Amino acid sequence: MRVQVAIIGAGPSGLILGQLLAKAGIDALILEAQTPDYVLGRIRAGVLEQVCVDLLDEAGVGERLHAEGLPHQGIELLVDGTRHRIDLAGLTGGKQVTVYGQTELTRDLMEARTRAALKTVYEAKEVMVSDFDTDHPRVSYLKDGVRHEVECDFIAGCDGYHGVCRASVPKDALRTFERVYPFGWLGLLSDTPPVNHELIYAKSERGFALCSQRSLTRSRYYLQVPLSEKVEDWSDERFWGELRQRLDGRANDALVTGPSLEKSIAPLRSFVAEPMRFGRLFLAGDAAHIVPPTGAKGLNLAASDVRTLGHALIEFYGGSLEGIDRYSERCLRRIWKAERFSWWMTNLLHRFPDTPPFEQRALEAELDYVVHSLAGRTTIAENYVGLPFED
Ligand code: RFL
Ligand code: PHB
Repeated sequence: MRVQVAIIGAGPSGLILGQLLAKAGIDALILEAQTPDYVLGRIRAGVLEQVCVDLLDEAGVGERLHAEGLPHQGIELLVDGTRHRIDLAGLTGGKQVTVYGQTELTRDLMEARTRAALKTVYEAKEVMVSDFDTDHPRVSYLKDGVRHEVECDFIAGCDGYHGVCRASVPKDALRTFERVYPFGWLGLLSDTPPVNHELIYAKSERGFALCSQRSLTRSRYYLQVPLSEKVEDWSDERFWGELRQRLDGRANDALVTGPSLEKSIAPLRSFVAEPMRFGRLFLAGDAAHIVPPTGAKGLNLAASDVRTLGHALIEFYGGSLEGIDRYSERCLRRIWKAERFSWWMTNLLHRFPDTPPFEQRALEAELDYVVHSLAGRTTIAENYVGLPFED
């Protein structure tokens, strides 16, 4: 089989890229290791930047997002019992974010792909990528026990942090940067109305908590927990009890609890692999970088990578190499700013087990400064709604 672009991974980055390329008449195949239900079952991101919403419009999948997504003009920081609102819109000249679950977005993208009869192979096992240092890269995969070969012009590595694409790059061609945090987020999804109309990021003596949402009737909550915790040890009652202790009286009065639909623990990590292009293999999204979820940037970065990659490939087929040559540098400039913001928010809002007393006080002072200063609040707002593209 021959296609112009072989996309590995049907997460948000692979699916959005597939949609952008299809709109431009570029022939792409998506290979995904899992089943569609498995992909849809992963409960992940919930907050979309405006540039991400604009991109989904460009990809032709914005309809349900506009009908059902919840525009948010602010977030609340709850610091040791006191609330500080970050007026996202007021501080950024009217920009906002949209609350819309990654699951819903993925579903919209999958349906658009099916409607347009675009090629996707689910349960493609043992994917191998090769010859990407030539003009004729190749991909092969096993499906129902039969190995298939694909010739292509480009490979897009949209296969997440544990994927095969980054792992196939020679070690000496890659530089990686990493920070692993000594805690994770225990998440709970429930069919209960959100505790607040805006997200609450809470820092307390007992650790960080986040009150998020998926709709007016579905909530998503997170608790910072040590990495040694096991999800089986967290009954719903224990989760709600711990959450209450990290929130204020107002939130406790408004909190509606109920049975969990899903509960899981995600470790927190910052990671960047440079560069993001090796000949005709391009890495995008979590395959190239990970952020801790505190800044709500992971899915948004995946979207901005594939925006840059989609446009670069369209330019290539229009006769210009500029886009693909500058892909890595353009993406990394934006990625490092989001990495910095996510790392900084994580440091400010979580309790670290071994912070020396001086640093502890300095961090408390920094947070106190940031929430009381217009410049500080503007910094959070500008980064949270998403920085503009600079190219
Ligand atoms: P994905 O979503 O991991 O998709 C990669 C796909 O590749 C497949 N795959 C393979 N396919 C074929 N062959 C192989 N060898 C393969 N290996 C892997 C996988 O099965 C999968 O389907 O990466 P992508 O597309 O780059 O998307 C990235 C986002 O999913 C991720 O950044 C966000 O979910 C991060 N994130 C958040 N991002 C935000 O922007 N806002 C948020 O509010 C937010 N909250 C979160 C988050 C991530 C979380 N977790 C669990 C990590 C909250 C959490 C708890
Ligand atoms: C979520 O709703 O899953 C979510 C929202 C904001 C974050 C992280 C996760 O910063």
